[in-house]
Amino acid sequence: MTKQIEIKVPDIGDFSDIPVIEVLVAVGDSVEAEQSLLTLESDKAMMEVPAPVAGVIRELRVVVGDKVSEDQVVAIIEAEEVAESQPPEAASAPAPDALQAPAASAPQAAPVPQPAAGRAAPAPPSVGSRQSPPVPMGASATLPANIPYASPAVRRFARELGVDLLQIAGSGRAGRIVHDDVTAFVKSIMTGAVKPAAGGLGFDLPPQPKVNFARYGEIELRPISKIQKVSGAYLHRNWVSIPHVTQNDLADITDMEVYRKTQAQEKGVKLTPLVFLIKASVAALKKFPAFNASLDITRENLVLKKYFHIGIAVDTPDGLVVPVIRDCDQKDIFQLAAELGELSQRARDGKLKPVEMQGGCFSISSLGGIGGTSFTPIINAPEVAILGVSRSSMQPQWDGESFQPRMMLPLCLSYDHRVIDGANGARFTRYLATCLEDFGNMEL
Ligand code: CAO
Repeated sequence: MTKQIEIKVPDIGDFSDIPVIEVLVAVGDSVEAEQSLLTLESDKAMMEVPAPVAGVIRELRVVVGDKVSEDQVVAIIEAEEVAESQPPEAASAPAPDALQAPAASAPQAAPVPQPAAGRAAPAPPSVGSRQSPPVPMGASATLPANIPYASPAVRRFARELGVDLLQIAGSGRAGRIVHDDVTAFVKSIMTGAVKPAAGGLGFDLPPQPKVNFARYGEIELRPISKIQKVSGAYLHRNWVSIPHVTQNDLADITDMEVYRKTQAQEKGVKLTPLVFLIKASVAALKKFPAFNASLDITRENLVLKKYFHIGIAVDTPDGLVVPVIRDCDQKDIFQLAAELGELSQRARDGKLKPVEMQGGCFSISSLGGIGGTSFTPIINAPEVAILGVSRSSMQPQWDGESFQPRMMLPLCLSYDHRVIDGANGARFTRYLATCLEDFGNMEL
């Protein structure tokens, strides 16, 4: 016997009016119990509403863009089998964790239930039983910039096909990877339009030595943070898969520093060299558009960006995150300083939203407040260049007649040599330095 059951939005905590961002089934589709039907997304998290039982979708009462709240009926399912004694209860389920931003900062795909070897598979949920909580997606407030943004269903789909979501540019809102992006990607591999990224990159290296450090003295084990674990994997990928070249230069910021300090004092605001570097980077990106670009998925085209969103590496207690300041060409140094202060504080408090770490064109990693004379920043793919900044220092500069004490700022530009050749790397860095030296010519 079959029975029609209302599928309701389960307990989603204190949230209401949550946008539906994906409808994963159509009327007439046969679905399995626990199969995802809808994806909902708030500012804080993403979750899916699964089918409570196996059956056929008879009615869908929402479309993408609708906003839903707890207990709202979103679909009607005709269950395959229903025990007669059970009432046709609505299939919503209490889900205390739903739509809560998880405490952890690293993304985790929703777990896929796997029957353990040798054990009986779990019994399917009964009709109307309160066993179908939505599946929250783990990534939330502090999702690092380069973590693929996709719903659990899309992650599952990609996993089934063995697709690395990092290789896919999302076409959904805010760069979200949707089901069709995965399909198109697989198609492009199958037709030979794209070469699959080599998992091992052809390295034939001996394994790391296994050392018992305790043999040599006292030790302590400290787990690395989730941000470090996740961002480490992407830093590693970027380091080994992008041919980096780092161009070093020095900018004479003696005059700029006088102006900066006067302005900071007059206006009573924190104004660091970083905001001048953001403005100089925008000027250089405008002059050298190949730096404000990404390779497309076929690696045959450059996607040239007409906007100027700059990512800033921020050191937090849990690891490195890269919030993005948007439209830096349209903001003055004081607006940039205010936004930088606010974003970096929220980054340190672990309160950044994923969307605030996406869409960057070019990144700046400033270690100038800490020290150092030079370093090699790792490109934040799919960007093609990143500016590293070390500490400025007073150095003797020859003016043709004598040495003059000048405040010199070390710049370290890493660029993707597949996209940018060495001469342009040097030109870009020199131009950026000139913008700081002749800061009066920049729109501050
Ligand atoms: N040379 C000399 N002094 C510098 C400087 C430079 N290049 N850059 C900054 N300073 C000074 C600032 O003026 C400030 O001094 P005052 O307090 O006297 O004004 C001081 O150093 C501290 O600056 P800050 O770090 O608070 O501010 P910022 O705008 O320079 O940087 C932020 C902000 C968020 C980028 C920075 O705090 C940060 O997190 N940096 C680390 C980035 C990082 O980890 N990169 C590595 C990534 S790769 O692994």
